[in-house]
Amino acid sequence: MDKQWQEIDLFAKQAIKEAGRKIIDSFDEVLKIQTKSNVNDLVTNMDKQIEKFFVEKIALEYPDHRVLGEEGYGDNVNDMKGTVWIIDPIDGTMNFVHQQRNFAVSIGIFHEGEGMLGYIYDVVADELYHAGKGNGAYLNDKKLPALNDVPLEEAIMSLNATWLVPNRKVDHEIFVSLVHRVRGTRSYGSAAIELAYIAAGRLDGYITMRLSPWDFAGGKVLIEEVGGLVTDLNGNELSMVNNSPVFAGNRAVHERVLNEYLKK
Ligand code: 2AM
Ligand code: CA
Repeated sequence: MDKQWQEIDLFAKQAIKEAGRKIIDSFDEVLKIQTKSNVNDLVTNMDKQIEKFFVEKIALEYPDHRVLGEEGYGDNVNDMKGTVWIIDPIDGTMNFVHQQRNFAVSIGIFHEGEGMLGYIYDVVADELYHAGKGNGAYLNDKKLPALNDVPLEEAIMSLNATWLVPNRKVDHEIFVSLVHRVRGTRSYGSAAIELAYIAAGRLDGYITMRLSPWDFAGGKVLIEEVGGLVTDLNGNELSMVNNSPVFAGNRAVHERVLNEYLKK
């Protein structure tokens, strides 16, 4: 990474840590909770406050960068020209509200469509996952090793129970047979945390039917730096400006699930 990107990296890390402190401090206050697209799609005053914090800070330091943020305080981003910060101020808002854990700040910084920097900050665990293109991925100060190719029979897959019962998005029988095959399943309720766990080798695969770019932008940079894959359910490249089903994993699990389950 050249000097300019090292500076952006330092600035981003400091901003993320500051956001984390604001979130922790908010645990003592009463949250204002609203719903968005449906009664279970939650947003709080903190989601909004934290996104505004990033948008304002970035505008001061890097006025030519654009921000695509979940809560809409950034720019109206329809393409990936120039430098774009893709931000989810709180990923896993339901966990944030109900559990005060298992949520994360997620940021991907893209330049001309290329993922340059990626961050996922599990605030309560104080685990900052970060990666720079060509520079590897780290958990706090520890470099994450390249992902092992795990056999499907020994894989832990992350999958929400929603997709194992009849639903409008996908044939649930595919996932029933996959769940029988793998060693175990988990679901954390924050796409960013599941992607960070794949980068750290704690999970081997993650499949979900409906994510937005701010849910996966940071995780994509992280996982690619340790040799894993983040694609749609056909193995195709994800768009950074559209919603999509997402399938992430180490290479072996990705290839086998794709060929033996998803493409069948
Ligand atoms: P969020 O908490 O930032 O909304 C599990 O529900 C995961 O899917 C979370 O990471 C959540 O992110 C995301 N998610 C929930 N509803 C979503 C929606 N309507 N569109 C995109 N992502 C969603
Ligand atoms: Ca969010």
